[in-house]
Amino acid sequence: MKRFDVVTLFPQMFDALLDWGVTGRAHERGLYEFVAWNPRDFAANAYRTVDDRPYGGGPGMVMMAPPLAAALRAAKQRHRSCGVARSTVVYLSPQGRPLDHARVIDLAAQDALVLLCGRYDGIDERVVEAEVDVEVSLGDFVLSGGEFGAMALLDAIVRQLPGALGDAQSAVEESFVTGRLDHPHYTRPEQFEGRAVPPVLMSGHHAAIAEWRLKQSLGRTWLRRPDLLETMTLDARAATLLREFQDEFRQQDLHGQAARSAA
Ligand code: 9D3
Repeated sequence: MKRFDVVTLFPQMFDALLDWGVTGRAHERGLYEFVAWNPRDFAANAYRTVDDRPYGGGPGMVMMAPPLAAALRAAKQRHRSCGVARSTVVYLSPQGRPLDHARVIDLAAQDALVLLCGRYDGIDERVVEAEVDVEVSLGDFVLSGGEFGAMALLDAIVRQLPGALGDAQSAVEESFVTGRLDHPHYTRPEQFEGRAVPPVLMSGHHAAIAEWRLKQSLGRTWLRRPDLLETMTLDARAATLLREFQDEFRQQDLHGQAARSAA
């Protein structure tokens, strides 16, 4: 049983994680335990103040160290009382290393995590120094706080827990494990608003289907994520399929250009 605690001003946001889908079912099955801690409950004054103006001046507000540290320590203490030797504290922040699959696997292997969510312009840096083990970002865009980052991270971690996914799906053969983007998917109906399903998928020829999917997967990775392709080694078959995709793409592109200049 994994233990996930979160420090957040908005504990109810995490109902979304606990109530729905793969993460909801995993919680129901007892694969993980979840507790939210609100720094407001650890504030010192009657107004339950958790933010203050930044030293050095400027606009915006900063989350104060004492309520955050108290909430974090309460979470860690709970872990100790459950017999957990070590808690890993993850701070979701724009200054963190961008999250990737390797980090997800590493965090999924820990017994207990405390996820720290900031609001306002961030948290007092002394909390980071004293309490945080790893700082993680979702990427180079601006969120309003750490909660959606924490939920995205938890979703990614929970699907790695043994028993979280059905037998049909398996976390092992997903994108970023293969290092390739997924191939396109189709289901009924056979015709949708004038668009047909690629005939090979209707052929029942399993080897041809597998080859088509691999080719699409390689081709899309080449078009959309050339950075992923860089770090891959292609065997002879994959290299041939990618070259075919590239030739066909360039052929199509020429047709497109000809049609555009004729118009
Ligand atoms: C608009 C204020 N920004 C410039 C001064 C700094 C800023 C502070 C706090 C920007 C975003 C946030 C809140 N973001 C998160 O807590 C956060 C986040 C993100 O913004 N992007 C990507 N990943 C993450 S994880 C947590």
